[in-house]
Amino acid sequence: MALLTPDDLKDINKQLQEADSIVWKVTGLDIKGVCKALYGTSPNSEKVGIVPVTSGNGIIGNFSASLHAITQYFGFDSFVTNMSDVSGYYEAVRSGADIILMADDHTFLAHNLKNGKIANNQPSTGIIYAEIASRNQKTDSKDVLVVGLGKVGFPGAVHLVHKGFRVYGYDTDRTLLKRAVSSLGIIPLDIESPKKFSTIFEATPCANTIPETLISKNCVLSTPGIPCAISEELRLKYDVQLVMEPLGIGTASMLYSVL
Ligand code: NAI
Ligand code: PYL
Ligand code: MG
Repeated sequence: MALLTPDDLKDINKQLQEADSIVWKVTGLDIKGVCKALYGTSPNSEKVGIVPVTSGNGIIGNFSASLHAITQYFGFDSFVTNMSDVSGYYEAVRSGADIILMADDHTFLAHNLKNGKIANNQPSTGIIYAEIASRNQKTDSKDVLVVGLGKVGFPGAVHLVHKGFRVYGYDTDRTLLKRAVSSLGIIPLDIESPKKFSTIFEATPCANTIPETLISKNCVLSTPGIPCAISEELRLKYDVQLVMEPLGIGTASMLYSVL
């Protein structure tokens, strides 16, 4: 998994506020509203315990502090444990956490100890970014392009197919593309005769994955992928509505899904 860096998480509150206003512009709802519409849930004074984890590449500077800021932003009562790992988990439970948030290099989970529900960041992120794309108010077109069909992109593509969209897909990994075509019935993007899209969902760890040939004016690009899927030059040239934020939107999706 591509790991976040402390720099990605700088000024997380500002990044969240900016993302919230773009989500509002694109969908007519804020991030909370999208989560509520998606899962039919709302927070009800749940206490979230955030446990730092040292295994693998270890603690990421700003990670736990960002989760603290994010959970507070979405109206949860939250705290970061003093201890890490197993001791931190014990501390969180003993301090009354209803929901545990913790991540190693492979899995970032939210576990609601009261109802047993558990969420994984990758599908939760794919689903909410796909949901935001699907709510593009500026178009009636049912065509959506999905670029990147991995652990985040594939669940997002599934969500769009289930919502009745005509999903075009592309992944440089031919095996993953074939899997999506055969299991979901998505249309493989023909790079030779490209088509312009007004809605794109991108989930790759690579920069500049969306070429100019695919972008229409004012298109919505909903992308959790880091680094950014389009150049600043193309974003400005086509007035692209860019929904991109490093941690908060996906975390909100996880939390609302376990309520
Ligand atoms: P993954 O490795 O499972 O999937 C990425 C897919 O992108 C692969 O199938 C790969 O073949 C494909 N790909 C790479 N270059 C491509 C290109 N030029 N064109 C088309 N496809 C291409 O990774 P995963 O877990 O799905 O994560 C995707 C991205 O999302 C990563 O950058 C990750 O850091 C980010 N992420 C962001 C989150 C957020 O909250 N903003 C949360 C979780 C992940
Ligand atoms: C959750 C993010 C989204 C993108 N990549 C994922 C990542 O960076 N995962 C690793 C998280 C490790 C956290 C570390 C800590 O500080 O507790 N163990
Ligand atoms: Mg996010």
